[in-house]
This record gives sequence, C-alpha cells and structure tokens, in this order.
Amino acid sequence: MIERTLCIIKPDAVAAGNTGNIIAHIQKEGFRILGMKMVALSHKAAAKFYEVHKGRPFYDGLVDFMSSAPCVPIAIEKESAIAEWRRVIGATDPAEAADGTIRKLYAKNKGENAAHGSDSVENGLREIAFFFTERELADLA
Ligand code: 3AN
Repeated sequence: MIERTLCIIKPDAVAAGNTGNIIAHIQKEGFRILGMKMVALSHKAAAKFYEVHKGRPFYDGLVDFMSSAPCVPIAIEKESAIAEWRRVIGATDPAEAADGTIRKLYAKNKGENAAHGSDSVENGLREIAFFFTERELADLA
C-alpha cells in the first residue's frame, strides 16, 4: 500500500550541513517528495508536536532541542513508507543503528538523532498535517 510519512531533518543535522545528504537518501530510496520547508519551531509548537511523549524523561530536552534551531520537515510517499523510512533512518540510538542508515551516518546520540520518521500511517498523516496544508502538498500522481 502507498503510504505517507513525515521526515524531519532535525536541528543537529541541519546545523551540521547534512540537509542535502539526507534529501539524497530520500531520493535514492525512491520516495516521492510531496512537500518540504525549513521552519524554526517555537517551543510551544515543538511541545505540541511531541505531545504523545509528554511525561517521558526525555520530553523536555527533546522539545528544547527541536525548538533550538531550524529543522526541515519533508512529507514523503512510497509503498510501505512508514516501515521503509524507519529502515532508512535506523534505530533511535545511533550506536545501535545499522551501517549506512541516516542515524548511523549523521546522528550524535539518542536525542540529537538527525532525522524523524512517523511510527504509523495514522500518525504520518497527522504529522504531515501539522506542518503542511493540503495546498502545500504536491499532487504528483
Ligand atoms: P523514534 O524517533 O526512533 O521513533 P521515539 O518515537 O521513541 O523514537 O522517540 C521520539 C524522539 O524522542 C526520538 N527521535 C529522540 O529524538 C527522542 N528520544 C527518544 N528516546 C530518547 C532517549 N532515551 N533520550 C533522549 N531522547 C530520546
């Protein structure tokens, strides 16, 4: 099934100059890019985006980090996009991520881990709608 997922190139990867490298992974892996922008998330917006993690020990640090500098959300589409993109980014902890994955190549640690990927079809659609209006998503079908 063709699915949509949200990639976010996180502030660490943007600051390190890895935006282009990560977009290259998206294209090499055959994802279709539907929407892309650079945004400086406010603390409030980052808190809202990660609301599902509220109460977890890393939540405050995660919100601070995601609102510390610009990030690049990218709405992408492919057959089985949720699992496929999570395969491409690798495990949350770069020390456990497989060779060649985005987190293995570019992430610093579990928190500053280069890229986000949605964890379900439903969350993918919700997360894409958080950053993009319908009109901003290219209908390339
Ligand atoms: P993933 O992004 O691999 O799906 P989640 O959903 O468990 O991982 O966590 C969401 C985000 O929260 C991660 N991308 C990471 O930035 C941060 N995070 C998760 N676990 C930790 C942790 N133990 N310490 C610091 N940050 C974490």
